[in-house]
Amino acid sequence: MRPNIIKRYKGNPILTKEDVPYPVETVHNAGVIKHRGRYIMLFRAHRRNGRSIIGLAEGPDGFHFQVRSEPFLVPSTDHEFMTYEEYGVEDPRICEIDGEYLITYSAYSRYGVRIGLALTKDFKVVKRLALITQADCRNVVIFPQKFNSLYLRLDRPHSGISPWSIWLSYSPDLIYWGNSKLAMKPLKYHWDELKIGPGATPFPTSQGWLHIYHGAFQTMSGAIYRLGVALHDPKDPAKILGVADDWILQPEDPWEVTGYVPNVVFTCGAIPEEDGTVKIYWGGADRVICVGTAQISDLVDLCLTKPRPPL
Ligand code: BMA
Repeated sequence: MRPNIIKRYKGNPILTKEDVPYPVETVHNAGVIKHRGRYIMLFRAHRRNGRSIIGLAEGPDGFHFQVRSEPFLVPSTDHEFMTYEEYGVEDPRICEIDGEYLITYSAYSRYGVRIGLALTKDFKVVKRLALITQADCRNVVIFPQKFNSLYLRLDRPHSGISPWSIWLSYSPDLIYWGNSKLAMKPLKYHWDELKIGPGATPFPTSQGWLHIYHGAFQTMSGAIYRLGVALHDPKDPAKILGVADDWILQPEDPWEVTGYVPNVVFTCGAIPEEDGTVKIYWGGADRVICVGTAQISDLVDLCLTKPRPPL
């Protein structure tokens, strides 16, 4: 039997609601980054009213985390943002660029779901910069580098007339985004046929930008969320060099199969390490946080040797 390309950490799940010093019913979907030699994790958590906040946990090695006593980001009370965050803030992604950390998160309200952008230098003080999409859009990840002096992000707009796909947009200043292009769409009768969306912040490899995304497949008992991988051109990420035909992770452990929402593995963060591995973080069944490691070269090979068409 071929081994899984992602090796699950034996101590999974690495974070549960029991680890949180304030009342929450879930911890999941976490953006993770290294900051001053420590691993910082921003995770989504449901409060008992069913709405989400973002908590912070940190630790020394990427496997053991301690949750800070107070949440990191809760729905804003600032006039500019509060209207669009009244139902909660979800699924944070972190991008380090120019020594600062950009955080993109989903902002929910009666008007739909938009993406908020916040900035921190130290994970103590956080400042919201802007809401950077209209409704309805989720799962925005920003590349940690500019291309031709422009910031670049992967978007996932919702559509009534085409399957939910991954787009790209550019910005000179992080606030105004445009020149959007379709990058990748779900493939018919494939594990990701229902919808796909950006997952972890892309990271550079010797052969291009690696992006771990999520895809869903509809079954008679609900959707199954799995993870896949795509390789983008190093200089022009609008070009996709290969999307792996096979998924790289599917719900298998009991806490991935059963939970708040069954059969979900969903990523918001991955950390490439100097030894050629990457730590990938995922929410299990929208209730707990798990981690696994993969060889970066295996992921790149999968994109190049066994691809499916991006479009
Ligand atoms: C998506 C988002 C994610 C969640 C996933 C599975 O639409 O809500 O936060 O993990 O569904 O429930």
